[in-house]
Amino acid sequence: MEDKKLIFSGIQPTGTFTLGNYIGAVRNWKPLQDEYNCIYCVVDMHAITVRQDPIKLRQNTLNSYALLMACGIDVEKSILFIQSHVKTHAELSWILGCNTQFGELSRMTQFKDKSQRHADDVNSGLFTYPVLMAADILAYNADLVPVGVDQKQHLELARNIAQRFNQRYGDFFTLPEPYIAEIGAKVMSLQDPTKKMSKSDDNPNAVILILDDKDTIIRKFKRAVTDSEAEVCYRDGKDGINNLMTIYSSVTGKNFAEIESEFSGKGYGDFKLAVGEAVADHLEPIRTEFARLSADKAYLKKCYTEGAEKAIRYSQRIVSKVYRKVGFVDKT
Ligand code: ATP
Ligand code: LTN
Repeated sequence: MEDKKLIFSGIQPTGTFTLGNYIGAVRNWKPLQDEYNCIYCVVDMHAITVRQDPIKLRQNTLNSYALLMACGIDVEKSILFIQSHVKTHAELSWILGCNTQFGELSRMTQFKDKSQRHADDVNSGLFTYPVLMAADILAYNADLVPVGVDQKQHLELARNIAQRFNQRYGDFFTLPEPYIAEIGAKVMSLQDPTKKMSKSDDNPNAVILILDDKDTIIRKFKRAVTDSEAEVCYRDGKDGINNLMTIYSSVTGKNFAEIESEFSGKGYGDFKLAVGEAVADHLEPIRTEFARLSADKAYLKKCYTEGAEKAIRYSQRIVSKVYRKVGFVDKT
């Protein structure tokens, strides 16, 4: 690999990507490939921190891999792989866990949220999830991590873990920086615009999936919760409209002033339809490419096998050094 900064990011195969995943994270991954060395990963080991049906998990993992390719991740430019294929992540995770405090993990808001939502299964993986995420990143000594704003706290923890390791064992890990988009870092639910749009929302109308067809997308936007003012403008308290404007802006490239003048004097009905159409048109090529790729299982297998081989080679070098640093005896 050439001497450029290294990007690492991951996405969970807990279902089809939402428009939130796309605008907040995945969409930004594509242009980064031209400027940086990029490593992207479908994090199936993270997904099992909440109960998964094994058959669906396998299908969702393969679909997520194909979807990343359909969104423009190019296996010639980047390393794209499935997390469970690369054992160094779990190995490093154990060592990092021994350098992470119980108190730090207890403060993670995602743990607090998810342990409430899955009160019948507050397993230790859910608690130590951020340690595995730190391992994903540090196994490659990544410089930058493109994520949505909800992952910022996990990233700060990864930096703290790296820093503590460096203090104990001598400078080794790069401290990773978050890379968060200015617009769309938190796309909100269409039904409750104070909550983030999430794959695991029970209300299908709250979430646009990037494989939804045009009619479905338009229908969901028509039902989006707004306010009673009938004025398309970005202002505090107009959570629903602010969210639709953010979405419209990120798929059309128009800024908020342009959007306000485009819809001045028009009702929310016109605006919602325009947002729905713009999103559907933007996503159409991804749907087509996904259909093409997922029909070619042999090609997908070749891609994820080669991706894993490259990731193993890269991370093994780093994790072997970590083993030596903590005092494990060399095997060879
Ligand atoms: P779940 O609902 O199962 O927790 P999720 O939809 O949050 O899943 P992840 O796989 O955890 O999805 O996230 C993948 C990436 O998408 C992360 O970088 C995350 O920050 C980003 N992301 C997720 N939801 C949104 C959102 N609503 N707006 C912007 N970015 C988001
Ligand atoms: N925790 C992230 C997914 C994730 C990730 C990573 C993101 C796992 N490992 C490493 C960036 C870098 C999430 O839930 N979105």
